[in-house]
Amino acid sequence: MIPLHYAPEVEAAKAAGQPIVALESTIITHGMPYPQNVDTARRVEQTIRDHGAVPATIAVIDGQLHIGLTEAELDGLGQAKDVAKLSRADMAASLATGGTGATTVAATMIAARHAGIEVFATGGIGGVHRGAELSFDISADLQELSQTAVTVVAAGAKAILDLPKTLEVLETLGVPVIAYGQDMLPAFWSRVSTLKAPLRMDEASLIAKAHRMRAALGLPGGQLIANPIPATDEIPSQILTPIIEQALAEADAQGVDGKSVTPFLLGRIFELTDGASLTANIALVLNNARLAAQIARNLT
Ligand code: PSU
Ligand code: MN
Repeated sequence: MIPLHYAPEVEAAKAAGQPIVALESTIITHGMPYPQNVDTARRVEQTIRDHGAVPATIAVIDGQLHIGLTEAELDGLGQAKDVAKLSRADMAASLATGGTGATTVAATMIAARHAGIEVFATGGIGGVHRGAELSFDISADLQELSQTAVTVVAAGAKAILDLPKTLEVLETLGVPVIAYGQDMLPAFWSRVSTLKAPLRMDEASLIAKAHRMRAALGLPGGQLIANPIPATDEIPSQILTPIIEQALAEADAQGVDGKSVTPFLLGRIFELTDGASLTANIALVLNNARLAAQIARNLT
């Protein structure tokens, strides 16, 4: 038996058949500094409510798989040091041993599916890291998208990753990558990358319809919706490119590897942009929450 623990708000929404949007917690523990992480998590939750759905932030606390967090739980997680980062490989072990940890995109998708939640909003997904031909560092998020039927709304993948390779792997795995409202694939802090998105949709209702169609075809995986950051919030790539290069070089020089790579790079980019990367990150997560709520309403 899965030790699922629903927050009262989510339990009531499930009973009433209301639309629910899942949210990950690694973005809180490893993606942003305190207190902006907790403040953002609250604003994201409220944005989902404002757009007619109920938020369910997911985390493992004391061996319980929480679907929705109370104010105190969210704050505790946001302030905790050395919280585990749980993905597909380690979520079961954490639950079995009474552990506590934040869920990545992959682990949040698994939890959402068990809770009957079909839509999930985040900032950026993990992907194929630059230099993966040597390091083999490819996020478990990509495989999860091919296996677990949850539609994930993100702002594309970060430029810290190798975007062309990430797209190739997603294509190989049969994951639909759908740009929302434009032809080009967004690149997280920038509205566009240099790559054309494989698919484009301009309406949340069509994204919901495609989600249902995959299930009707018997296809197991989800969809990746790539939602561009609002124009007023984007950071020009000529500012970011040298900073990303520097962060990558430092990670390499310091021998950062495994699960630490993504948090290290995000932290350094935050420092090197004097926090501008975080401001943009917050704006795009809120934007993704709005779209995810619309998709969830269309699925209900
Ligand atoms: N990308 C971001 N912000 C994040 C993450 C990725 O822009 O916070 C987090 C997500 O939780 C994602 C995880 O699932 O990092 C990917 O980690 P890894 O590359 O180790 O799989
Ligand atoms: Mn990795």
